[in-house]
Amino acid sequence: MKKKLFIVSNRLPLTVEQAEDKYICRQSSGGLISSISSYLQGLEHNDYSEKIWVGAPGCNETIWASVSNDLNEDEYTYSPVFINWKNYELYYNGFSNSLLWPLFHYFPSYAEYNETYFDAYIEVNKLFNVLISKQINKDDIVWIHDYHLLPLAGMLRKEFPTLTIGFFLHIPFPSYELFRVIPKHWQREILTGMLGADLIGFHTLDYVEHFNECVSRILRTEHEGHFISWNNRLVKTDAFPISIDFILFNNAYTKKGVAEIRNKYIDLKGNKKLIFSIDRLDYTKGLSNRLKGYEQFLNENPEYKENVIFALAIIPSRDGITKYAERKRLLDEHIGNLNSRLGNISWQPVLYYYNHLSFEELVGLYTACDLALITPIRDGMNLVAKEFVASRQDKQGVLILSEMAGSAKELTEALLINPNDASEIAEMIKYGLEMNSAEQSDRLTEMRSKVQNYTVNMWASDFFRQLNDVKNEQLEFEVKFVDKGLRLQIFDQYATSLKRLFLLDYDGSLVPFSKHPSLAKPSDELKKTLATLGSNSQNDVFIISGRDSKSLEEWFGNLPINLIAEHGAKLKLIGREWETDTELDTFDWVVKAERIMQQYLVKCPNSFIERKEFSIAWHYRNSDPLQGNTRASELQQDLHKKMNAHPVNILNGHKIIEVRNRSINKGYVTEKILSDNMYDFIFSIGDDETDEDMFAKLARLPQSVTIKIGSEPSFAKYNLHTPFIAQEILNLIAEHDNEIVN
Ligand code: GDG
Repeated sequence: MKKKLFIVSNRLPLTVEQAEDKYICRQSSGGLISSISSYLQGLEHNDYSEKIWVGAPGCNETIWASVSNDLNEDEYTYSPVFINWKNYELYYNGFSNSLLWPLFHYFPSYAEYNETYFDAYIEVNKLFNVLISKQINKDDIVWIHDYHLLPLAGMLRKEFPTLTIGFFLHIPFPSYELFRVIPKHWQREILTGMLGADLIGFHTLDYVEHFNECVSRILRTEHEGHFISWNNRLVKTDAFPISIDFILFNNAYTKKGVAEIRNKYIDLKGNKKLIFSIDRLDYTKGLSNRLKGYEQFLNENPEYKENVIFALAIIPSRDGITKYAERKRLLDEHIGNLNSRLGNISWQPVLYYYNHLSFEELVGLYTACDLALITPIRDGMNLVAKEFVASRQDKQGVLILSEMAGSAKELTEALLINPNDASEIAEMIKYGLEMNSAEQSDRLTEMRSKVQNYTVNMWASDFFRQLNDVKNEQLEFEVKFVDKGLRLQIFDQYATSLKRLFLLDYDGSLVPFSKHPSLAKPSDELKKTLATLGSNSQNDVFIISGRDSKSLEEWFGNLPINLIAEHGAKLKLIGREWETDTELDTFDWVVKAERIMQQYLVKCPNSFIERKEFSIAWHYRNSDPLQGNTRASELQQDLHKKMNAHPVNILNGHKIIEVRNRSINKGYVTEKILSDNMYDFIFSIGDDETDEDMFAKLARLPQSVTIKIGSEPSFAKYNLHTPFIAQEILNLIAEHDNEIVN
């Protein structure tokens, strides 16, 4: 059955306007809309059963009813979310644009922390959730866009666990240091909401890393490369640098309407040079610094006075927010001052235009200008830069681009500037205006081929391909969780068998982790269960642990069970003394490994060393996750380098780096136990890498029930969420034994 595709964004891609006595709709402009519309138009009609764009229409139900009949819904249908005016204000102008926007663009002093904004933000996301839930089937595809809808994927996931959900953020994701300034419950709501998606896309790898770091430090969830395991689901994060419709802009050069406008501007400028820029009115776009740089250029190069024009197009935006209205006033003043100070009756240094431009007008200006001046203080990507490049079929013209724009990562042949450095802007304007035609052509050729090789269609196709891949990956690694039915099956298998083996890892498998190993003591209930199981002559019960023999002896020494300490280095059978393989040596290398580990105690506060007879371990469970992970991988490398002459293995366990004798592992000891007996039921649980040797030995035995605690892929046949459930299964078996005895 064909699936429906839902595109979800704050606003529908149209604007409803009053024209005399009636309302009309026109296509809106903006980065997100340009990109998605272009991709959807390129899709085959039969790719999906339906394409639905969900978003706020920007008008009430009555007005919508009056315009909706005239809508062109050939490409996609519109599904409007009606939000009452007050809530929309708090959600859009409030939380989205007075908190998230400034903060994510590194303007923390502009951020307004207001709980009412946050409540409305969640409320509005819930409205989106309700509307989508009414129309969606459980296996449909949803693509959510941008910072207005960060919690939505999480909400949808709760109701529809199998949905395919992609999320794309069009603005930067800030570093942890900035993100952490918002209240903790907002942080969690945002991150867990985003993690409801299967694939989370950002413009650049920097933003991906920032997000992954926030997840790891705030949610204490590790990521393996691009993958995060969250609520037993694999979530992928990656960079998808958004692009434009290259052909549209490239081909526009020769279109009649565009050529006419270009010629109009070329005539208008005469022998003067023309600088052009276009932005939404936004403090992130660096307008004031741009003007300062331009003014400095004119002052330092007076020969350019009357010989250059700066056409500055500003698109009205978010004027309901004080910071934006203020900005407009300041900008008007700034331009007025500059023109009156430097200009004269026959020459205005800045031609200022405050309104929307038609496509023809836009490309006419892109192709008539000598230099495009794009200087945002921060910008997720910046499509204007790419559009300028694609429009220049003539390979002439110069691009000055802020290194703080995501697009600077790709358009490295632009003249890259720091937008806060007016002197650098001035210097580059001069360099750009005097650049010879060959250099212009060389730079543009390189940049054009980059934009042409990754168009908006490729961007979206790449996103959908990876979304599909991550779904497959999820299936492949789908953890085989032990459900109720399976528990009964295990129980039946046990009850009908004659000779049984239990191989039970301790930490993380029978008991959860504690701050310090000495605190993870077994409960009386666990000891009772083990005692019951061990008393049955048909059962051989082994605790098979990385712990030292002393702790195991203290906790389990008086129970009728066998103990294996230090991953197999020491063995104590019921009623016997501890045995050790006499060939195991440790002395030399343990001292050396400890010396190396000690350096990391200082580098990683709250880490500690555990010295055992045949191994030594560095624990970082209590340390800051980022610091812990970084230091752990450094220590691991360090140990590999310095210990390679010794007969040791270096293991990466659960928040632990351990060095132990190479001839010890849980697999060898498992093999030894199996060779001495014929078991028709084997039950084994473990939680980390050291248990994989044991699981691998048991993998091919049909009578084995191997269970990994946790959701990672494993040699074990099944998975369980927590040690508590493992204990429950053991209790169930023990109860059966008790009933038989009584
Ligand atoms: C956000 C992120 C990211 C604008 N005015 C007119 C007009 N536009 C078109 C431009 C361009 C788009 O709008 C602006 O895109 P930007 O990327 O420059 O900036 P934002 O609107 O802030 O977009 C940004 C983007 O999302 C995509 O992910 O790159 O970083 O902030 O396409 O051409 N087009 C026409 N007339 C106008 O008056 N024809």
